[in-house]
Amino acid sequence: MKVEDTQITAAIVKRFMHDLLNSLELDVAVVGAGPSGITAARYLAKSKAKVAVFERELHVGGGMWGGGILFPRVVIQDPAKRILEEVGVELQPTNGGYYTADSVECVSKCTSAAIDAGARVLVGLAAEDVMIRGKRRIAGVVLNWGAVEAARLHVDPVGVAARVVIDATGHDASIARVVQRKIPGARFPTRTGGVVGEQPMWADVGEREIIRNTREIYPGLVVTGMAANAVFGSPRMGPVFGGMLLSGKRAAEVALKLLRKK
Ligand code: 48H
Repeated sequence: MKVEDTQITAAIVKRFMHDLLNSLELDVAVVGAGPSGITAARYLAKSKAKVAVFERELHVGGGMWGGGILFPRVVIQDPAKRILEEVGVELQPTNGGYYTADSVECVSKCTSAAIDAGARVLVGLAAEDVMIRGKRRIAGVVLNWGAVEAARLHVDPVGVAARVVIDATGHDASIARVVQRKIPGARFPTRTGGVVGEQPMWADVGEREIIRNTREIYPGLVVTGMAANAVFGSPRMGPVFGGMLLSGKRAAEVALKLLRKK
């Protein structure tokens, strides 16, 4: 069958425009497609929330691909085991109640399961700002192409409405930092009232505190993953990923509760 080049162009443009137009009014916008964001999106989609993940890079997975020091294996602890088992990741027991997993398998299967559950994952799109409405409630995210951001082009972004925004941007906690910087008088429930900043490595404490840190920090804004520990000033934990998965699941629960309240 003969296909004209322009037909291919039209197919790409139509399909992507359709998907983007269908993502303009969301229940939840997740910023960042690392392990916490992808896990949050899967549980939200499973609960029938309309959810999209916006990722600035062209690939999903954030810091999970590389495992520890580029050995692509991750360690997870028992409570997080089920989250990976649900998506069919093979786990091998190791010392102290820990398990190892192939990080490539983790990223692929977690992402695939999130998409199968109904989450839309849009790559190459960076959130550079938030939208606010009413009495300073977060009402969505402001997006631009990751390539525009990387090239530092002066191009105005566009807005996507969401009833809840989840900051899953990892170590940078970039959405929380935008809110702190741009909304006068914004105060977070942290010891300083703002982003405290991540502390040096202490895996046990970092993994324990991340669940408590996964919460709404400003009306309509939930933090998860490393962003949650950065906001609340908890330690990093190296290549232990159970906390990221559990935090993603917790973020979905927090967001669903907020959706029910509104
Ligand atoms: C769109 C954005 C933006 C933006 C960033 O870093 P991640 O993997 O985040 P988590 O929290 O799910 O997982 C953290 C884990 O990977 C890790 O780094 C650990 C456990 N470290 C411990 C240690 O001791 O170092 O993913 C965040 C994603 C990335 O893909 C970014 O590209 C993306 O968010 N992102 N996407 N708009 N403004 N900012």
